[in-house]
Amino acid sequence: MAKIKSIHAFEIIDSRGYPTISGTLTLDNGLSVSSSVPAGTSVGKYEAVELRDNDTKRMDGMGVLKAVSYINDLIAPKLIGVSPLKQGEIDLWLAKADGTNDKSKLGANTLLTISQLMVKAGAADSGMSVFRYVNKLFEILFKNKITIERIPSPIFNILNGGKHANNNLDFQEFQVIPSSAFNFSKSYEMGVEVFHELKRVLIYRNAAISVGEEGGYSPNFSSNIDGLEVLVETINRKNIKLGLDIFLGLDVASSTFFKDGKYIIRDRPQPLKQPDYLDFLLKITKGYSLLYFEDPVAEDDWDSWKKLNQQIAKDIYLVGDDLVTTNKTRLERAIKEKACTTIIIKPNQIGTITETLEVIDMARKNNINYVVSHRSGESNDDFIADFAVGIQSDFVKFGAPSRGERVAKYNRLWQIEREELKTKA
Ligand code: 2PG
Ligand code: MG
Repeated sequence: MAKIKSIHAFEIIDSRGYPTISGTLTLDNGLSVSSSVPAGTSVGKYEAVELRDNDTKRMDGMGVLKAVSYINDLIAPKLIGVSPLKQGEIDLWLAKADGTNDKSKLGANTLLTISQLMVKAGAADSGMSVFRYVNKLFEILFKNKITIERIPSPIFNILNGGKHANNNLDFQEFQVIPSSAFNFSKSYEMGVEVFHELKRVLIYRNAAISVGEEGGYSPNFSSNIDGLEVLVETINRKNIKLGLDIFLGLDVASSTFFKDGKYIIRDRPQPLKQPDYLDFLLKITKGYSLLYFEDPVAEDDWDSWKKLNQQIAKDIYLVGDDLVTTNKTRLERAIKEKACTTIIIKPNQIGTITETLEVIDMARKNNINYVVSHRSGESNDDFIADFAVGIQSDFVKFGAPSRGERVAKYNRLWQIEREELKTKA
């Protein structure tokens, strides 16, 4: 059993051009691992806090030098000589050292760097792939075995709006989702082909083909519905059967346009109150073979969540991201109030891998589906791909099938399928 010899953290620049934390951990047997943490742009109100320097004279105030020094000067020295296999204990110690409910003292980004390094080092020390090690970790921590059978189905975000682009779409992500009957290889192929067909459709419509933060196109349209229409047209042109071979999804990220109890969208001339807005949402689900509906209503609008969950077709995944923020207390309430059927899992919303696994354990015990997600600010670290396979999430959401930091994750899934799972098409 190897022991930690050194941990060193430093700044790197993420996919949006902002600093984030990267770290390297070396074991006394010579093995060494690296990991970096992501950051969100449309951040939920209940997410754990990300520590930034807020020094406006440097890097637009977005530096993470304070977090880096917490790792190098405070945390790392205490972990020298410790086994990386003690994930549960180390994560608990990190959370206690922070001591706040929202990780605002040391920062969720600080803690997650250490937590992810520990998983990777534990895997390396055990001679296991990271996804198999995560799977074993879950079993050890929660006495519950998850059988690894498949690569989670990908959700491709091919049109970007909301806070992820400077176009006029209110909805944040317009997604295509190949049927889960296909293996990953076939799903990836479909995602790539639809992505390129969409570019041709946008060009002939004289719409912009510049891309947003997650690699999807970010044209201007006269309404959000137009975004869905363009996806339908694209899929039809490829002769793929919508509603059978491929489905549509949306991350509405509606908290960003919820003001004074009303939803402000360009599809309607006036801000919408709850009944009219819910009516609008239900029409979308019926008209566009929607399989996946993330944050259609705002993070504090519990009443709308409950009503929507009662009225929406049972085969649609009603997904809480900003609603639950990978937080046990929020998930408890969502279960009690029957607010959603599915949750997003983002380790940096809570700060440590053990706490993330705890939320997954609670979801599994309560028949809540879960979707492992990247952030809009990403590095080329593919940790999250292994993590999703290890805990067998229902879906993964890693952005468009384009741009280095997005395909790093999809390509890793492809590699796992090719080399380790060998599932048939
Ligand atoms: C989301 C995420 C990821 P961000 O809302 O689901 O797609 O966006 O990382 O900006 O919060
Ligand atoms: Mg979201």
